[in-house]
Formats: sequence, C-alpha cells, structure tokens
Amino acid sequence: MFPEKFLWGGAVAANQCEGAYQEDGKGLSIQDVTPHGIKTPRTKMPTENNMKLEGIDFYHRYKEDVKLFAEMGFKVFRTSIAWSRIFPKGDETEPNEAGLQFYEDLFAECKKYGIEPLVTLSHYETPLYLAEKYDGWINPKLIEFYKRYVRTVFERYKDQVKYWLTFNEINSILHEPFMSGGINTPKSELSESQLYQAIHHELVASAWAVKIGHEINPQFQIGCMVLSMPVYPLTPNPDDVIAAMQADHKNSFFTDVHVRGTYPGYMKRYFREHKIQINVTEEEIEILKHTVDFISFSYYMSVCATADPEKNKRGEGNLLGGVPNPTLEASEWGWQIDPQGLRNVLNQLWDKYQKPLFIVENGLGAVDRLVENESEEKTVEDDYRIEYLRNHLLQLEEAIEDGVEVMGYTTWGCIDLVSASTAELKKRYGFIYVDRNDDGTGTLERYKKKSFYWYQKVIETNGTSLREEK
Ligand code: BGP
Repeated sequence: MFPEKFLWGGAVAANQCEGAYQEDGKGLSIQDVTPHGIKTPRTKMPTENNMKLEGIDFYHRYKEDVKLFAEMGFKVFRTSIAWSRIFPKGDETEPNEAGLQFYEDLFAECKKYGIEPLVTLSHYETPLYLAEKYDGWINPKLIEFYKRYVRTVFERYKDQVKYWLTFNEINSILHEPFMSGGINTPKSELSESQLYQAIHHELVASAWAVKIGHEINPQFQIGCMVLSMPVYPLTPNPDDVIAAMQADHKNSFFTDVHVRGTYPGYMKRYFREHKIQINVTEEEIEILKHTVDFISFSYYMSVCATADPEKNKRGEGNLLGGVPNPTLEASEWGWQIDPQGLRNVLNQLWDKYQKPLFIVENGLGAVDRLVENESEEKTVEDDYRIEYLRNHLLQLEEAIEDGVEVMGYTTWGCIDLVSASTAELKKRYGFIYVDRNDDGTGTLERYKKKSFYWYQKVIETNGTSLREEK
C-alpha cells in the first residue's frame, strides 16, 4: 500500500519546456547552443533548428498546463529554475527581477491547486557564460556563483517551496561534462583529475546549498539527485560480479558523499591508482558534512557489466549506458525496460542509507500518434505507456512492502517536452500531448492522452487501482 501522504506527480525541466530563451532578461544557457542534445558538438550561437529555444512554450502557457496537472490530481510538480533567468551570465551580483517573478507566479499557480513544487536548482542549464569564461565546474569560482544563486532563490521562495534538489543527475557529469557540468574543454582533452575536480566542486556546492537552505528555512527538505541504474553482472562469474560492483561504485560515490559527508575508501583507492589529484581545502571537508535530507533519483533502465573485454560493448541507453541485458526488451530508443530494477534500486539505497527516497523521474519515451476518439476529441491511445508505468509502480509498491520509505513519485515529462539527450520532440513522455514537431510546425495545442485518465485514477485511489487492473 502506498503511504497516505504519498506525493504523486510529474516532472519537467525549465530548459526542456519553457522556451522564451531570451525573454525578460534571460541569458543564454548551455542548452541554447546544443541543438542535437549530446549527439553533436555545440554551436557557437543559438540556431533555428534548436527545439529548446521555444520548447513547448511553457513560459507563456504554464497556467493552462498546471490546471491540467491539477485535473490529474498532482500533489507535487517537479520543475527546475533556469539559473540564467535569475543570473543571466551567472557571475553577476544582482539577480534579474523578471526571472524571479516568473517562478514566483508559477509556484503561486501550483499552490492555488494545492500542488507542492519540487525544485531542481541546476538541471543541465548552466549559464553559457560560465562555461565559456570559467570552463564550468572545473573552476572553484562556480561554487561562489552557485551559492549566490541558491541563496537568492531560497530567500525569495522560502514560503512557497519546501522541496529542493541541488543538481540534476549529478553523476552524469562522468559522461557528459558539457551538459552536466558546463565544462567547455572537450571531453577528449579532459583529464580525470580535471573531471574529478569539477565533481568535487559540485559536491561542495551541493553541501553548501543544504547548509544555506537550512539556515534560511529549517523546514526545507533538500535532496541530492542521481541517475540510478542498477548494474548486474553479465554472468555469475565472480569476475563479472566484481566488475558490476566497480561500475556501481562510480555512481554510488555521489550518494555516499551526499549522505555520509566524506569520500568513501574505494574512491580514495581509485584516485591513488589512477594518479588523480584534486585540490580539497579544510573548509570544504567541513562543508561536505552538511548532508542531504533525502535521496532522489531518476530510474529508466538497468545495465550489465562484465570483466570480459570481448563482451564489454556498450549498448544504447541514457547518459550512463552499459552492457545490454540479454533478457530484457528495449524502448524504441534502445533503453532496456526493467521494472524490477526499480524495486532493486529502492531496496539497495534504503538498506545502505536509511534515508527517505524520492523517485523524481521515470517514464517511457515513445512515438505517439494523435487520433480522434469516439467523442471526436483528439487523443493518443498510449497503452504502451500505461503498461510501462503500471509495471514500475507495482514494483515501487513491492519496495514499499519491503519496508522502504518512499516520499513520492514524479513521472518524467508529464507533458510532452524536448528530449535532453537527442533534443527531439518526437520522443514523447507525457500524459498531455503537445502539438509540436521537430521541424518546428504545430499549433502547441494540448491534448489529453489515454494515460492522462489512467494516472488520474491511480492518484485518486492512491495506487489501489493498479492492482485491480492486473
Ligand atoms: C534524464 C534527464 C531528463 C530527461 C530524461 C529523459 O537523464 O534528467 O532531463 O530528459 O533523462 O531523457 P531523454 O530526454 O534524453 O529521453
């Protein structure tokens, strides 16, 4: 059974839905120069084929959208603040009032319907200037700029927002240094020491956010956010089991630091053996002890690991990737579907840390077709999405029965938006269809998909409808 106060809802990120990329004083962010997501190098300036520049026009249509979320019964809505709306270049000392006002209005609109905002402070949208002038998070100055930014928004929204996330999928910087860490130096030229220096700076900044946030409002619940992906050994060979453990360490390092406040032994060993040297000050060691209130994560898929170089071939997948699992099927974009992996992740994190958990992303990216139903309303018959979500929610419920404490669940892309990895609109996740295409055509009208009514019922019955459907 789902707990009584379970936070059901959906999630988006500013850069993937707002559009209005130059409105009301907003500065450019790294997303404005990456028209093809992570697939091709960035452009010098924003180009017309970049779907994120206009997004789904959430900036102007958020009232209509929040109303639809309320109609589904959302208790929580996760979005991010675009840092470059508040500090257009990132290193200014004074914030942009118009940007602050936009989010104040958005959060007020959520509150009007009793929807709790859950706010990501940095979701793959570092101000471009910070990437170009400072090389992003490699530079310790970013910590100061981030502190100023988070202090500004914490103070402004201290009575509107209770739940905060410090960095979206913080561990994805390992694979996507530009998108995740605003690091301008090409990946191929980046040393491991530079990469881990940037990671260290983000971890310190995250701990600062916890400290500053709790000083401003002790009621704040501030969490870390990681990309979770269980790593299974490809075979029962003990070498593969160790390979899976080591692959997992690369990611669990981030939660270890966030929850325990120190670097784990396996990471110190990794640094030693790979000759990684990073600067760490005494003050930073102290700051890291400001640990998070809860752990949030995205969950889409699992992967395998092997010690056999012949079989160690990376498959398709989200930002981390890994060896494909021969027993699982995949989405149209090659992401392997593994609902039980969610139960696994929840149990592992709970057993390890005993901290409340929040699933803040989960969902199926698929091609949807708009059709007219009997009442001549346009809709999408997305039974595949319903099946995906139902199977994951049933596993989530299993984990709750296992004794795991889960605060809530927000599906990814509750309204169609632009994909992070491929910058496409045709990869849709929403309960709400947005009439917008990758060639820039479309009316931007919103239509309720079949899954809209399905999720509405799930929320209304606090999950009991899931079992009836089986
Ligand atoms: C996560 C990101 C999101 C989101 C999601 C789906 O990695 O946090 O921003 O987009 O994945 O990925 P995609 O949009 O590439 O399908």
